Amino acid sequence: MLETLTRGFDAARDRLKGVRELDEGSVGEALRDVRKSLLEADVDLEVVRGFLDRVKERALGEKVRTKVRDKQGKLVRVTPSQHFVRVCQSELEALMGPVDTKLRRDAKGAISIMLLGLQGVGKTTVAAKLAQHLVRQGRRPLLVAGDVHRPAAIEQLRQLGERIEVPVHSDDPGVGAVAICKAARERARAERHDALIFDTAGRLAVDDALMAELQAVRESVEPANSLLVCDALMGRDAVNVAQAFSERLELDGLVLTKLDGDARGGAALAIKAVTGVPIKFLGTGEALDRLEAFRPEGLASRILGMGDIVGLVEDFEAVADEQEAEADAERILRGKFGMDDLLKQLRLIQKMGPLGDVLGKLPGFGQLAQQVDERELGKVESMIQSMTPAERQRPEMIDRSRASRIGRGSGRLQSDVLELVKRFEQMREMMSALGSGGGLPGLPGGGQLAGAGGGGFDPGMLLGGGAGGGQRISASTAMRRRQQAKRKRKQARKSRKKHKKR
Ligand SMILES: Nc1nc2c(ncn2[C@@H]2O[C@H](COP(=O)(O)OP(=O)(O)OP(=O)(O)O)[C@@H](O)[C@H]2O)c(=O)[nH]1
Ligand SMILES: [Mg+2]
Repeated sequence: MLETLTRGFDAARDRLKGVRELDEGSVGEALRDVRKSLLEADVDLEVVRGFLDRVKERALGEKVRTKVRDKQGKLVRVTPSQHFVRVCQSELEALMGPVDTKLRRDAKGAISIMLLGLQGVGKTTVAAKLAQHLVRQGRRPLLVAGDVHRPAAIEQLRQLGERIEVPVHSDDPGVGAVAICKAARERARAERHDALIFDTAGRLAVDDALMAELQAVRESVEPANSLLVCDALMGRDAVNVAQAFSERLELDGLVLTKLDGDARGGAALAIKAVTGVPIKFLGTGEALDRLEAFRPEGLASRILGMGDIVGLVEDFEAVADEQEAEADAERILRGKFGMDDLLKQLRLIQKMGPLGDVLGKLPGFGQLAQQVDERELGKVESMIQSMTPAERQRPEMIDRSRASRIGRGSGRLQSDVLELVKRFEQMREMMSALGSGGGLPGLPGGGQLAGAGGGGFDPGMLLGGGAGGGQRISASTAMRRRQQAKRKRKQARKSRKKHKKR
């Protein structure tokens, strides 16, 4: 997702590394990399120009303060390259935002949404995703099969509705979209649904017949939210389509789908700037929970290769019990960490969504995220399940004969089990080092994630080794090195103090 964009900003940052001052020359060179990747990512040319001009002006114009105070009041140095990235972050956010992702309600507090868009962009999928999203907020949605043109459309929505246990209103296509949608409105009132989602038909291109039908449906049901669905694969076309729709129908927002499939994703950057309509949701996969409320700052920092900590914390909060997580974290940081805890952490992480997505939001893990194999986690899980409670509590008791029994029980090799135990022990050691030495670098302190995520689990560690494991090892090695460096600094401080005393 968005690799092309990230590559350009990475290159720019590399170029500015070690530069003592931002001047025309160095900024110009850095922006050349950015420009190339923006164009490659299919961002609208005018938007690219405006963006580069603003970044350049601010990067050169703002006096770079080389020392600023961070949130804890500590003095930190800011390098020219960091200043440049900060300017890019804020301009990217400005380009895509501001956006209010709350769905509008009608006078009675009910939420109605009409989904529009060309054929195959993901309208029906988004309808089901939004329904699930609303169910999680405690609402009782009704889905409406308003696509009377594609014969299989009604059945598709019915099946999706069944999967998420949300009723679907449909009728004979001959009745017509307007009448079906109107009847659905009545039914929602009678059956006390407080959310109504209209799926509509798509066409291959923007044409008058499509627009007229959508306008008629809109006028008859007056949805509080009209959302245009575009897919990221459409590239610059998505921007053109959005423009055409917003000229004819009043749009409240956009849903940009299939961001998982497109490395370019330039539409995400340009669509608001060109049409004035903000993106409200992102679709990041076929599965029905792959819907994210759009946060410009989150996407901006992912584009800049810095992860999306806020998004990650939100994901985590959605699946974790706060008090339990904190109690776990404390125990883990005290070095009391068994295989059962590991299993629990693994399951939490799996609940947060595909592992690659989770890692993609961690700063510096973007690359790694593309390599982690979900199945590996399943293997670890099956091995732990074949251990006795005592072995889970004290994995150090697992000798070769126990390992081969566990291996047989889980369909793995003795050596797999021994490897897992070895890595687990390294991990436990690291965790208790963390416990005595503060939080995980790069993660916000004090938050749930810093406790349970930072203290609990580093997937890179368990998955290391084997083919293609280079990156994985390097992620955990990097962490180990940071720990070592920290210990060394501590020792150095101690010995300096001793010196002074003498
Ligand atoms: N990878 C990926 N696939 C998606 C996403 N959203 C939808 N799809 C897939 O895109 C295809 C089309 O989705 P639909 O929801 O049927 O699209 P539609 O706009 O309703 O299509 P029509 O009703 O024919 O106009 C399906 O195979 C979906 O599974 C997404 O965010 N990521
Ligand atoms: Mg459809």
